[in-house]
Amino acid sequence: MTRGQEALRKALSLYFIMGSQDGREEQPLRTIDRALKAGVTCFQWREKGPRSLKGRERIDFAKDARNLCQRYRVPFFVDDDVDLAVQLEADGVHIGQKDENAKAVRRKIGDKMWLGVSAHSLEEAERAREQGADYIGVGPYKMTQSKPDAESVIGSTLIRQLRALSYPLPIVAIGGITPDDVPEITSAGAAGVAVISAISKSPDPPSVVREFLKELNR
Ligand code: 3NM
Repeated sequence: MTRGQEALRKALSLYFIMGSQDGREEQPLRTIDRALKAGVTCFQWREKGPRSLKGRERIDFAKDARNLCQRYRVPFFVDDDVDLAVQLEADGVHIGQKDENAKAVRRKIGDKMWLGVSAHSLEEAERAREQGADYIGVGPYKMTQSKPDAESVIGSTLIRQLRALSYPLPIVAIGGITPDDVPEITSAGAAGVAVISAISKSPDPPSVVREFLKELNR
């Protein structure tokens, strides 16, 4: 996989995120498989919360998710766990404001792995860029059930502000996003959308993926 800027921008279009705790199916890996097959352009494994896996099971799940991504040639990102991302030779790692400092993470992962950072203000976006982020995640766009400690809803305001300031990094919107939201988000200047529940909790994940792709390719 080439890890250039253009490849990243394309990958950020429909960025699917989930861990074993998300989804409706008995087998979360099957949900990931079906979403990849239907055409998500990037995947982030995010194992979080009281129902998440621990220890050996957690690592095995991550490896299986990575192998699926490799099979479909879709970039595989790890949320938060930088050491595991390095160990699994992930395509990238995503960190929040409460995780390790982006500069330290960049030192650890070198230039061969992409680095994404969550940002909720102009200051955080600018700091992420200075510290070596390749893209930023901006949210929450709408109310989300998937992140109990989410900040207040900001819609597309910050995306528009950053674009007005010619902010150079690609931006992916996150938080409560459904296919109907795509036109507003892309017209604000985002490279794409990051989605957990709209896909993982759907009774028919592939059809939601196709709805997203239809809106994104308009
Ligand atoms: N980060 P859903 S919102 C992981 O605002 C995450 O930074 C957010 O899940 C942020 O698509 C969020 O189910 C949850 O709302 C997104």
